[in-house]
Amino acid sequence: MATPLKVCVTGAAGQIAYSLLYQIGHGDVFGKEQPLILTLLDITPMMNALHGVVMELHDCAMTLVKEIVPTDSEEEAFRDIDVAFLVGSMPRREGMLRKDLLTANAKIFRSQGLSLDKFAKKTVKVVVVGNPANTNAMICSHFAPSIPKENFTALTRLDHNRAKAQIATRIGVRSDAVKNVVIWGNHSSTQFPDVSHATVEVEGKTLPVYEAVKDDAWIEGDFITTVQGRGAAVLKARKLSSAMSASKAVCDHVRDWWFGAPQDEWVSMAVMSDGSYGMPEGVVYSFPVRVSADCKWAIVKDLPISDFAREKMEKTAKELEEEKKTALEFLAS
Ligand code: NAX
Repeated sequence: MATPLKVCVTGAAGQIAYSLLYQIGHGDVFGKEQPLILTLLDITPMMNALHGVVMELHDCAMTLVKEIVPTDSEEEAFRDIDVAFLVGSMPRREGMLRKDLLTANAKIFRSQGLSLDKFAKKTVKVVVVGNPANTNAMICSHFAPSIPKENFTALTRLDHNRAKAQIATRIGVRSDAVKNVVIWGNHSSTQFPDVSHATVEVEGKTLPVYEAVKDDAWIEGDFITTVQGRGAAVLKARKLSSAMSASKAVCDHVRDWWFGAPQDEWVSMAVMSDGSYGMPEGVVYSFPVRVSADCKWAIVKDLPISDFAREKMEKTAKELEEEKKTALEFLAS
């Protein structure tokens, strides 16, 4: 059997991790032949709850899981890891301003960046889920200079999957018939879900989504606001934020990064911007990316961008620049 992969999940006592850990342990991300060592990080007050999660993981009797290490120490959690799922973060409490949330998380992700830099393998792949995910990923990478910037990503795959599902439902096809939607920008309400390059297979024919939907006003109105506001809608209905769909999206993101995504399709990933499409460099911005089988992603270049799209892409970029400024100024103060 292969050498075990060392995988860390933070926020391991939380609700996303509760679904995610089973899927990782079951082989849904790294394959059914890949043994795993799981290190589970949470904060000290959550250690009892975390031990309950560990008991359940043992009770799942998963053959791929060779060892489980629950801990409140970043050093123990990150030592020699191959992959980090950074799910844990400070949640927004009632009355908390967005700025307070940003700065509280900036401290957490500075600390985790420094620890990854010191203890993880230099090849470690990092996906940040904890919000504000894009800016947390930027901070984490900033404080882990010995790890390549392309190894840090943030999750916008849930938004991508939501966009596919909305289009599929509208047309009455399976969601895998919809290809090449894009989420541009921030995982926040300013994100831009864009289907101007997307196609859909209907009764054996591949059509542009605009042509299949035949309702531009819906695509440029309710579709966008529904995807942007989906997290809030789930929270309102469930009184809890998205967890099942979030953990499925995390698995999709990392599995495609690990094994490569189908070459006729791109996926949305928030990655360190290189200035593509005129978006600012140095923020973690969601782009369409292709992923090859050697774990390398590349931003899809040269898609034609309408004035309608550009305005929305710039709005979400501006929010990311403001978040970056607030977080870095706070950390420097
Ligand atoms: P929970 O509040 O259920 O769990 C979070 C866990 O993180 C808790 O157990 C907490 O103790 C732990 N934690 C806090 N600080 C930590 C630290 N410094 N080190 C390690 N663990 C720490 O939240 P859950 O529903 O699991 O969501 C986790 C995060 O994902 C939240 O920030 C949430 O906003 C974010 N989401 C991001 C999504 C995305 O697409 N990027 C979608 C889903 C989700 O909303």
